Amino acid sequence: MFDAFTKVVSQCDARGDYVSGAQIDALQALVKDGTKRLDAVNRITGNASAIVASAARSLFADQPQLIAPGGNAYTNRRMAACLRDMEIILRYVTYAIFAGDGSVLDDRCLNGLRETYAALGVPGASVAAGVGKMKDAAIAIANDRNGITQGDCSALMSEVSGYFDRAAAAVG
Ligand code: PEB
Repeated sequence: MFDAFTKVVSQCDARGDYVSGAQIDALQALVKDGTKRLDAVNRITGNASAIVASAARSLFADQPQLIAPGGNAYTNRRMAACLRDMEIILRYVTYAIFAGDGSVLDDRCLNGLRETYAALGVPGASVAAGVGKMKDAAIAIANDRNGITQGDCSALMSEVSGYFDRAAAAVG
């Protein structure tokens, strides 16, 4: 599990190199925009239940077969497992945003998840669709320009998007 800094150290060490000027510039930019990153994590974390609930509602509206008898979110037990899974994925995405590196998401959440879903008979494409909906809800909240100092968050938002896309691609 890396963060943006330890990832650079590990890459440099693998080559026996010093940290390069370009790497320092990239990390400098990350530090400079650090408050935006923490604000984004804070907003997504503080609205996690709303993000999961709205994504799930929209997923079940699009794919009602999931909650019909025989569907993979049919019965309270499976519905609870489904909402919990979405919450787990969202939590790991917030860790990746916080760390500025996706390895925590890869190693501790996505690794083997496709195989787990295949073994359980959970449709990975539907999980991926749910993750896509969480992405839209999370970005809308993190990128809301009301009540916050104005600035350019486009790079951070595309990074955030990337972690959700990675999660969706890992199971879809
Ligand atoms: C992954 N999910 C389920 C299980 C596991 C995970 C290990 C089996 C054990 C259990 O039921 O608790 N656990 C989860 C995860 C991590 C982890 C992400 C990462 C660290 O440790 N059903 C649907 C939707 C989807 C869904 C498409 C979007 O219809 C999910 C939600 N996951 C779902 C369901 C089950 C499950 C388990 C329904 C229960 C399957 C079953 O027992 O039939």
